[in-house]
Amino acid sequence: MRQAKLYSYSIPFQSSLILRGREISHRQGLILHLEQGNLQGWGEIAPLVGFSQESLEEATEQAIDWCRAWQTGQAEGDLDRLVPSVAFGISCALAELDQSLGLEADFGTVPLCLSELDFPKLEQARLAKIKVGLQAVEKEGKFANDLLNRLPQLKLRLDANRKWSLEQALAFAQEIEAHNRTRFDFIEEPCPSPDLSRNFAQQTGLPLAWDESVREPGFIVRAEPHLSALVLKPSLIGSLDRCIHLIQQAHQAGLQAVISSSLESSLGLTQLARIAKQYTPETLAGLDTLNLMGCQIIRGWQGRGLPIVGVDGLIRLF
Ligand code: OSB
Ligand code: MG
Repeated sequence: MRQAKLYSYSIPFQSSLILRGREISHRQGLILHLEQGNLQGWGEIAPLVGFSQESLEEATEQAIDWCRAWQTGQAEGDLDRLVPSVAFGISCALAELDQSLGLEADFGTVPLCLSELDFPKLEQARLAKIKVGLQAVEKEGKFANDLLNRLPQLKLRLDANRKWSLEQALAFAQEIEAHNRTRFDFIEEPCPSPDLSRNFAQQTGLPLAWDESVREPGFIVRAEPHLSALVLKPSLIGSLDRCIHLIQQAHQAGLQAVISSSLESSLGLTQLARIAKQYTPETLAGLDTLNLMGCQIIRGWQGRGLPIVGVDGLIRLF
């Protein structure tokens, strides 16, 4: 006997968040629960406004159709014919059901600084991620350089989300003293196009990571000069199999694969921490987004006191 249940959630952010120019106050998504005999699997389907191509409505429709088909044994075939958030959530639930996703999680994530309010996080960190491209480049460059001088244990990941022109990216790099240039793990997507970012890396010797680029049509995984990592956001990429394939390709090319959050609830986030533990054990994941949320869903993140909403607090859709 198979039973599939689908719920929706809406979590208020601690304070509203601006994503790709849009202000959002709540994170909304779906929770899938599969039962077969005495086995269970959970998954989260959460398209991210401004990042996912699909809307929550489209994802809901596809998820409900899939639930119906799965219950009657007619849900075979490639999950990646579905939109990425749906393929990812279903594949996680199935991987729990067939126990192919390990239970152990890597809760050691890289502290994320979205604004100056987060800077205290840097004091103890060995590796931290800072969003840049938000203020004057010279100021951000000086800040990064001063920080590296002041905190000798710290290495940095920066994420510009393609906001710098080549000139601005070069102006940022100008502010970084030569002895600090080896202390960047990578800079994610400095410029509007991969070619401009490559040009920046070539001129400065600073290491790059692809995030947005990984999800562009025609992207192929390959080693290239100054490329250090691929940042992988499974909810935006698709099934677990597709993500694992990308991780393997990255590793074969000598690149780090960094599992990264798309602002999933604690349910999806703890699964991403398990995926990181199992498939990218050498690399710290980018999952420091739970503190944006007002509550957790179904499962808690280790060591966080935030209240956990159980199924009873969710709205059942199927
Ligand atoms: O640009 O990497 C991004 C979260 C939601 C949407 C986009 C991004 C992010 C993150 C996640 O930065 C945190 C991380 O990767 O460390
Ligand atoms: Mg990024």
